[in-house]
Amino acid sequence: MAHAAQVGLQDATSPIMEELIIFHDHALMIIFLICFLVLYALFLTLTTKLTSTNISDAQEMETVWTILPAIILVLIALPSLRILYMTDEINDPSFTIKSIGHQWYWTYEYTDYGGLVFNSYMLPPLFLEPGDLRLLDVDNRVVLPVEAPVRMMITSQDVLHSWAVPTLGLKTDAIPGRLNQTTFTATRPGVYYGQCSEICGANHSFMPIVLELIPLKIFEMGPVFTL
Ligand SMILES: [Cu+2]
Repeated sequence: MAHAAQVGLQDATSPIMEELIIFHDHALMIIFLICFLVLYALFLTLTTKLTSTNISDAQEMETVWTILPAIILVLIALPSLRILYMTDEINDPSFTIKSIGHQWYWTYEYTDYGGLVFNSYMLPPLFLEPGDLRLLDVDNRVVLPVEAPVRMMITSQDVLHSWAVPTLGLKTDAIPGRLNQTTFTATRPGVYYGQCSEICGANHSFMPIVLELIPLKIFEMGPVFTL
């Protein structure tokens, strides 16, 4: 999870998030270059006498400053599209979990495990125990294995919600009447937090998502769900 006053993104827990962090740094690098160029031009404009009457046009310069931004845009667009198509790829998933957004909690269906269905509510502040995270911990966590491709089916039963877990690079809208699909392969075990990311009503801030990712061996041992 993110910590107080964090700068930058959370550590990646999936290959897609690693790609997104690398792309973020790439885009930031280009932004820095442009900012310094503009600041330099600004500085020159303010400190130079702009009284040259000899220059009436500058065809070459105009050609360069038209084509250069176009090349920079392509350098951003191509890696961005690459990751966009990678996130859309469904690689023969081992598990399918359905997540249904409600006002204001999530329901999870383990369709591969005899139709196990449970609700996941935020722990109310009065029920918190030492070590619990306020507004982030839930009563029933989603337990899933690491290093296995998982498919999430995401939908909603009332209004728009969005199922998001930043450390996995996931954010999929939960839309009533529509079944959205996303996939991830977690690379390390742990407890990961997310929140509804679509303004969905009064308690929008109080429907967090908690994933408990455990090794596949332990997952296969049986009912380890925190019901
Ligand atoms: Cu919501």
